[in-house]
Amino acid sequence: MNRDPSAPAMTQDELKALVGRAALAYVEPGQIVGVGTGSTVNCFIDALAQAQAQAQTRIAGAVSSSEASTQRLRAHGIAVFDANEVGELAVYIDGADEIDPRGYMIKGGGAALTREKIVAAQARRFVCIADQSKWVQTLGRFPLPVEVIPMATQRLIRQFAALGGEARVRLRDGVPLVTDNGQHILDVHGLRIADPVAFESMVNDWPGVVTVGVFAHQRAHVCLLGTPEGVRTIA
Ligand code: ABF
Repeated sequence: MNRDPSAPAMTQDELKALVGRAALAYVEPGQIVGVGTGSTVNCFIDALAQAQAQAQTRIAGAVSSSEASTQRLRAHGIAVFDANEVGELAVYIDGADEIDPRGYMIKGGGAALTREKIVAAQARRFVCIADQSKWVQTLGRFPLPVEVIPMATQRLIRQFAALGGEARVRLRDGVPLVTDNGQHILDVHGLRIADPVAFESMVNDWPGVVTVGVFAHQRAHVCLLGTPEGVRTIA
């Protein structure tokens, strides 16, 4: 899609809406779709609902990666299935905090990284929808989210410090944020993740880590990148 060069620059929200709509091309009638979390995914959910309201074709429902996405899907009348009720999914649609040219991502800014990684692992194809601000050559500028068991917090903070990272407990209203899974989040500042596959495997092995927000083993197969010139499809 090419945009009129004389038109005013698109806002980040407009770019998110653009890619949210573009993701509809990867959804087929009758499917159960894996659905991620975040404001870009919310644009996809809203576009999906609008498309279904206008057409006769409808998806069978969704497997959701968070309570927030579940609520939004249900508010649109879209059925939400438990991951254990369904088999392999054809597609998983989700956003990212950073994505590189190989489809490796940092995710978890929305605190949903654990269920996102679970649903992504259940899908044949991961379609990442992101505005151009998420595109990086090397992961790590965005503070890396890590879901942790609270009793392991201080040791994990020390382990990230040994890597040059500064890990901070994510707070909400002055107290540690509690995830949908009842755990806490560390946000690790100052990392530069040159080998995302090895880094994800290493941190996954640290006792007390529930999920590290590096998505390399569950990388995106397709990235729909919102730019002022239109949607760039990177596969
Ligand atoms: C979600 O998308 C999270 O993993 C990630 O943090 C978020 C990006 O949020 P947004 O689309 O609001 O920028 O999947």
